[in-house]
Amino acid sequence: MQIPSELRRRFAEARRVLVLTGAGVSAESGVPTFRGGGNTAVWKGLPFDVISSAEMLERNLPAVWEWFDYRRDFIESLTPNAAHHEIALWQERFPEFTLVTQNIDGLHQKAGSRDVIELHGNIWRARCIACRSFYDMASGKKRPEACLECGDPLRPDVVLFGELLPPGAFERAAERAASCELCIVIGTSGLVYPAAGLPEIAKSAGAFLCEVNPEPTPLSRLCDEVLMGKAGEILQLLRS
Ligand code: BJW
Ligand code: ZN
Repeated sequence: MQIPSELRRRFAEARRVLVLTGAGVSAESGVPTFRGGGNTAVWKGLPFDVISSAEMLERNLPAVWEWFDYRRDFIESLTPNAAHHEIALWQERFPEFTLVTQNIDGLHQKAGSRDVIELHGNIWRARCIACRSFYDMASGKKRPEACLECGDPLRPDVVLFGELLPPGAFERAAERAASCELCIVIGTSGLVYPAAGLPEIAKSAGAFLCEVNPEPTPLSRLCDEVLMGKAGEILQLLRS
C-alpha cells in the first residue's frame, strides 16, 4: 500500500498527535476482538456485553471474576506486536503525543508506551468495590480474598457496560483530542461511547483524521484518510 502524500505530509509535520486504539491493535498479538470478523466474544454461552456488564457484576461477581481470570491467563503469555512497537516509537517523534486506548490488556505499556490514557481500565488490577483501593495482579501476583483496607469484595478494575469511565480519563483524552492536529484511530469498531466520540471531537476542532482498520466503521465517513488493512502492517509504512 502507498501512503497518500497528504497524510505523509501531515505525519511529518504534526506536533500534536492523538492516537485512539481498540481491540484490533492487539489482534495480531492473539487477543480476540469483541466484534468484527464474524466473531463475537462469548463466555460460557453469554455474549461479552452480558458478562462484561454492570448488571452481571451486581448479580454474579464470581462469574465475572471467572471470565476475567480466564482472560488474564490467556493474555499473560502474549507479547506486543509491530503495531504496539510502532506506536511506542511515536511518543519520541512528536512533541506532544497522547495515546488513548480502550484496551485493558496492558500491551501498549509492555511495548514501552508511557502515560497511556486507559479509558476502560486494566485487566491486571483489581479494586475494592467500596473504598476503591487498588491491587496489582501483574506477573502472577495473587489478589487478596477481600479488600485489605475495609474487607469488602474486590472486582476487576475494568469498565463494564453501563459503568462510568475512570475519574478524569475521558476528560483528559477529550482535552487532548480538542487540541491535536492529527488524530489516528486504529483498530476500533467505533461503536462504544464515549470513546468513539473522541475522533468527532478532534475532527470538529480541525484535526486531520485518519483511520487504520481492515474493515469500514461508522467513523470512516468522518475521516480524511482511511487506510484499509492490518495495523501491524500499515503503521510502519507511515515512518518511511
Ligand atoms: C483490526 C485488526 C488489525 C481487527 N488491525 N484493526 C451513546 C450512544 C449509545 C450508547 C451509549 C452512548 N453512551 C454510552 C452508551 C452506552 C455504552 C455504549 O457505548 N453502548 C454501545 C455499544 C451502544 N457505553 C457504556 O456503557 C460506557 N459507559 C458510559 O457511557 O457511562 C455513562 C453511562 C452510565 C450508565 C448508563 C449509560 C451511560 C462504558 C463502556 C465500557 C466498554 N467496556 C468494554 C468491555 C471492557 C471489559 C472487557 O474487556 O470485558 O470495552 S466493551 C468492549 O468494547 C471493550 C472495548 O474496549 C470496547 C470497544 O471495542 P473495540 O476496541 O472497538 O473492539 P471491537 O472488537 O469492537 O472492534 C475491533 C476492530 O478492530 C474492528 O473494527 C476490526 O475490523 C478491527 N481489527 N483486526 C487493525 N489487525
Ligand atoms: Zn476497600
